[in-house]
Amino acid sequence: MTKLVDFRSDTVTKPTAEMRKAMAEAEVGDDVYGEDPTINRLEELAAEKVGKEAALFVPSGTMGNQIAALTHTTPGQEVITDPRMHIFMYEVGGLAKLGGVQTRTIETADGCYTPDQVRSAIRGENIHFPETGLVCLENTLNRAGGVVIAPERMNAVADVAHEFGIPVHLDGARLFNAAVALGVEAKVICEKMDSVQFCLSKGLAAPVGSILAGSSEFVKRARKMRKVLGGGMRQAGILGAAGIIALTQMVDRLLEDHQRAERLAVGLAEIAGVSVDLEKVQSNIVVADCGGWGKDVDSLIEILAKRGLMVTPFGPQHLRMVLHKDLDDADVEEALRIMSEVSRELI
Ligand code: TLP
Repeated sequence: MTKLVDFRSDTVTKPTAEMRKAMAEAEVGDDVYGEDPTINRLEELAAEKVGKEAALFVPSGTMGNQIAALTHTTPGQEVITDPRMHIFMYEVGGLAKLGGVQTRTIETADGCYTPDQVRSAIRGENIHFPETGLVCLENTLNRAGGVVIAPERMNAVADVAHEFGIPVHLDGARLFNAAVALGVEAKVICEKMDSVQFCLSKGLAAPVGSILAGSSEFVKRARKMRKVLGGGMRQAGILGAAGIIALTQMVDRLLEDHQRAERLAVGLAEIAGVSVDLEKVQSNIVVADCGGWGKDVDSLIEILAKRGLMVTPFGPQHLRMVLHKDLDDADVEEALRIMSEVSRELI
């Protein structure tokens, strides 16, 4: 049988042996009553890592983002996003469906709005206008190829939003990739964010779960919103135990994923018919434009999967490849070998 090398996403990572052991031995209680000691420990640790007063363990990044939007806004308000952000593009219209808010999308050149773009998108006083209720950021920005946004740029956006009393939410699904790439602590990136969601279950390899952090008052309301959505879990410490290991043991190794992403990107750029914007390879994501192969993306996915290389579609002829802890140097070389073989056949 062909060995599969799975570059589809860092969501495919399996828990480590230490995680499985910690999960088996986790001290648990009913977390809806606030009585799960492992979850309480995880939430305290997570809040400390992002420099916020409090944090909430949630089942997924999607639920974390949706709870944030529901907590910050009221129906009829407007939410500012880049059209490439997960909260706009990949959450099944949740903002409209669950929150009754509309979105105002701002196209950005490199993943972060300029302060002027935000200022002109914020609605002024007019009887016809909706109120602007929230500004969203995403770091790293997945759809832009995992580019890393500098904290100074995020702060400049937050300063404008705050001038108008509007909160800012950060989708930091890959916050720790951004932190490692920038060489700063995650809390530096989150400094002016009113809320932040980050995933334990992507590069950090926990099996399930995300964190939503903010002020104590925000998290108190978010906890109630989590219950509305059915996300209040009982002996959740079984999952939280893996989350603690994710935060304490799995952050520094993300650098390895970034180094492999660079190696992969350089190798892909040398393959006929493939181009890669090397400047945008800043974390664990590589986007390969296979336009030179003359095939649509769905056929490409199929051709590659038959040879054992799993990737995700990311545009008409674009493939996304994500590095993570279950891929090593040999897997990168194997991916390059398969891509070269396919290139020779198609061109
Ligand atoms: N991203 C997944 C897919 O949903 C696209 C992936 O494979 O990259 N924010 C960002 C920036 C994300 O990339 C994701 C997941 C989420 C939120 C949602 O997290 P989950 O999957 O836990 O709901």
